[in-house]
Amino acid sequence: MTLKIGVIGTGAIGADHTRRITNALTGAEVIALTDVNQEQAEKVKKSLGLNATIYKDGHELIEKGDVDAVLVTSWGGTHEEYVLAAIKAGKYVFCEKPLATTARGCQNIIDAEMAAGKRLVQVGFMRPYDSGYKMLKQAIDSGAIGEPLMIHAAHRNPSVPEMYITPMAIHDTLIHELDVFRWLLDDEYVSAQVVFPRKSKYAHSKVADPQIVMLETKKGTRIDVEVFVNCQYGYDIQCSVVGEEGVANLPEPQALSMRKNANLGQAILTDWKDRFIESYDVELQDFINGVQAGKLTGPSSWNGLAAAVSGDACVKAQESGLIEPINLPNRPEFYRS
Ligand code: NAI
Ligand code: ISE
Repeated sequence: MTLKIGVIGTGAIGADHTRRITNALTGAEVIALTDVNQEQAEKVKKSLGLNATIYKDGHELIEKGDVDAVLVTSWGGTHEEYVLAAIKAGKYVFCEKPLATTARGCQNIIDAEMAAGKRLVQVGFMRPYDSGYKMLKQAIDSGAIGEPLMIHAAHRNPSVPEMYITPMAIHDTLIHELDVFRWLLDDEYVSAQVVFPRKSKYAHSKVADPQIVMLETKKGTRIDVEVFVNCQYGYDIQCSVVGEEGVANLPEPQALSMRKNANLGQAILTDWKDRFIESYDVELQDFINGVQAGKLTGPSSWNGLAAAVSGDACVKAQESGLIEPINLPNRPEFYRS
């Protein structure tokens, strides 16, 4: 059976996911699209030669679209209402991060999903699907570097637009690390602190950049993440796990090493779309396969809530300058299988 998919929000990642469903993945086709900017939806439809209907809004797409599953790839603030509408209609839904912009919003989704009686939601946390992070996890789980004691990480973007403000360094950017480190370490956070180094001259007035976020886990592992979203030189994700007996580093993306003009060098990627292109393919194929099998196994609404609760504490720490506690509620049995 070919799954019929509807896409809500056809901007950067909505268009890219539509492309991969159409040209790279198997078992699904996009038959419905919507965007508040209808021209953008028309553009995506035309550029990919889709046989798809464009709906007035996300609610109409969910209600009338005759789709088996929905992709929510609109702006973060709109995710909660579309995910709730999809659950209400009994449809599977792949929602890009953040699941909701607040922990309360994520909890509303969890309540609705549990009331529906089965997992219908997968959150777009793609790093656990990345081959490099999988190698790091294997190094930790196999005991190859002993118990993990520290993580030093960096999340660098070349630049951000004017609408990107200080808390977005957490909700929009660090949120990937907040998700992937819980998975890597099989541990939960207990506290967060944020410090601000000297500000880059390339950062606009509404964003403090760079920032250093420090986390502590229940087992006592200490994590520091540099979030630097105007680093100029490229899109660069670093992660180094220091264990009792060794250090494991996230592999660099494969790149040609070139000798030219008295220089030995390798290109650095500049766009998140390219840096994680394979992980996005694998996560979305996993969602399609899960829907086909009637059982989702990828990042769940619980992962969405855990990231939101931790993110809220980090934003509080940005504002207070203090070490803020992170209190995650107990995970329901529903999200353990
Ligand atoms: P974007 O601004 O390029 O695209 C968002 C699109 O949603 C726009 O075309 C906008 O018109 C549309 N939109 C906004 N409100 C809408 C509504 N109520 N109904 C229908 N369409 C609506 O943004 P981008 O970069 O594509 O981000 C979208 C989401 O994906 C965000 O939540 C972002 O955090 C997430 N994202 C995830 C990434 C990842 O690595 N997993 C990478 C980039 C984005
Ligand atoms: C963007 O929304 C993403 O999710 C990217 O993965 C991240 O690196 C970037 O900072 C966000 O703005």
